[in-house]
Parts: sequence; C-alpha cells; structure tokens
Amino acid sequence: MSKPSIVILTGAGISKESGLDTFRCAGGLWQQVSLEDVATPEGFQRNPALVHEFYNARRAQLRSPEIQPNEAHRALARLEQEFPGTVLLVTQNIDNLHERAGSQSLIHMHGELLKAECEACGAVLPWDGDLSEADVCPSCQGAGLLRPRVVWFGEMPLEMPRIFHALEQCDLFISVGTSGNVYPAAGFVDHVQRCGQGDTVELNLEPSEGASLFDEKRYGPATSIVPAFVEEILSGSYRL
Ligand code: BJW
Repeated sequence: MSKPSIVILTGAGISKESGLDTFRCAGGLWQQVSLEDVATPEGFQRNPALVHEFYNARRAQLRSPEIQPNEAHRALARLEQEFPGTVLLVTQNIDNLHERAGSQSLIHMHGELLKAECEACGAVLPWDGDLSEADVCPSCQGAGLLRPRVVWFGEMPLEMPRIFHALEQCDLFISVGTSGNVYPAAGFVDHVQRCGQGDTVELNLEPSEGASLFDEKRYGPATSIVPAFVEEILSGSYRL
C-alpha cells in the first residue's frame, strides 16, 4: 500500500496572528490600497514607484523582529516532520513564515516577497531590501526592469501542474486561513472532489466562500485550530 499523502493550502489568515494583515478582512490590505493599482501588471506599468513603495513597506515589516512564525506555522512544520506519509504545503502567502517555522516541502504559488524578478532576462534573485526603478539586474545589467517576484491578477500562479497532480493524488486536503475569493486556489477543493479521492477539511476563522464544498470544517483562530487538528492527525484520532 502506498503512503498516505496530505496537501495543505494556506492563506493570509495563518499569518494574521503573527502580525501581518490579511487582504479582505476589515481593515485589511485591500481597504488600505487599491488592488488594481498594486496587484496587477497594468498597475505596475502605470506607476511602478507606487507598487515598489507598497512591497518595500511589506518587506520592511516582514524583516522586523516582531514578525515571527506562530503556533499554526509550527504545527504544519511538525506535521511534515512527523507524519508517516507525504505532506505538501502550498501557500498563497508571500511571507517566509512557513520556512522560518521549519516547513521544507513548500510551494509559494503567489511568489515570495523576499525575491525580485528581472522582466528582461527572467532571473529570480534573493532581495530583502528596498526595490526601485533605479535598480540594475545583477544578472543582465538591465536597469529599471526588476519587479517583485509575486503573482498579480491575470498572471499564472507558480508550479500549477505539480499542485494539481498532488491534489489528484492526495488522501487529505486541508485549507487554512483563506477566504476562497481568488482562483485557482479557491478551486482546489472542487478539484479534489471531482478529480481526486481525498477528504477535504476547512480550518478558518469563519466559513469561506467555498465552505459548503468541504467534508469537514473547524472554525476559530489558526493558532488554536491548526495545532489541535495536527495533533488529531498525528495521534490517529483523525483517520486518513
Ligand atoms: C483567519 C484568521 C485567523 C483571518 N485564523 N483564519 C472570474 C471567475 C473566476 C476567476 C477569475 C475571474 N476573473 C478573474 C479571475 C482570475 C483571478 C481571480 O481569482 N479573481 C477573483 C478576484 C475573481 N485570478 C488570477 O488572476 C490568478 N491567476 C489566474 O487565474 O491565472 C489563470 C489560471 C487559470 C487556471 C489555472 C491556473 C491559472 C492570479 C491571482 C493572483 C493573486 N495575487 C494576490 C497578491 C499576491 C501578492 C501580494 O501578496 O501582494 O494574492 S491577491 C491576494 O489574494 C493574495 C492572496 O494570496 C490572495 C488570496 O487571499 P487570502 O489568502 O484568501 O486572504 P483573504 O484576506 O482573502 O482571506 C483571509 C482569510 O483568513 C479570511 O477567510 C479570514 O476569515 C481568515 N482569517 N484571521 C484563521 N486568526
């Protein structure tokens, strides 16, 4: 018999208790700035300085010592280490809190805040300081062509074939801290139901857009419900 496999999707809600804003909650990022201005390729073309300012501020916040992984990030890292099968963590988040908590089997489907990408040569570069139109690509020496390595509306999220394959093979799909507003991630639960055989579980503060599609749901703050559910899996009280 093959080893059981788990795919976990995370969204902004898992990092909320670490001090990072979500997008669509009251006071969230999309109430502070217009998503058309800062999260579309057209917005970047219109006003690159504004987009750099938005991501520079988030990069500076992520570097600050107050922002640390929380119990939910740590519980998912523990699951990867102790589960006697495979665990793939797919995050929509561009922060680095999962890797800082110890997760290794990780896909950042919407990119990474601490990376830049050159629009001329395609190089992907570690970048933990500010980014501006004056920066020169260290790979091709092109100027003014570096952008944050993030996936904006209308762009293709990263590693989709690998993610869909894992969803089709998995025995359990867990969705954590995401509102289910943004596709293709919002469609993963439906994909598992139609093309896979896994059970589906939603862990969130409140029911998401797609809540009715999940086999099982637990609601509460991620730092409580994620460690509790991981404990259920590892102790065998949640049967896979
Ligand atoms: C807690 C909590 C606590 C709070 N504990 N929980 C019409 C129909 C269908 C699709 C489309 C359509 N028109 C356009 C599209 C496609 C479009 C799309 O989905 N648009 C919708 C708005 C309709 N999608 C795209 O363009 C994507 N690309 C694409 O589709 O390519 C084609 C394709 C086709 C087929 C297969 C594959 C590809 C690209 C989407 C890029 C999204 N980019 C952003 C910005 C990234 C960079 C950045 O961070 O700045 O990604 S937008 C933003 O939303 C960010 C997030 O990753 C993403 C999802 O947000 P998330 O994580 O769900 O956050 P929130 O705030 O929405 O929810 C937080 C949740 O946490 C809430 O539920 C809270 O309750 C909960 N919570 N505190 C637990 N303590």
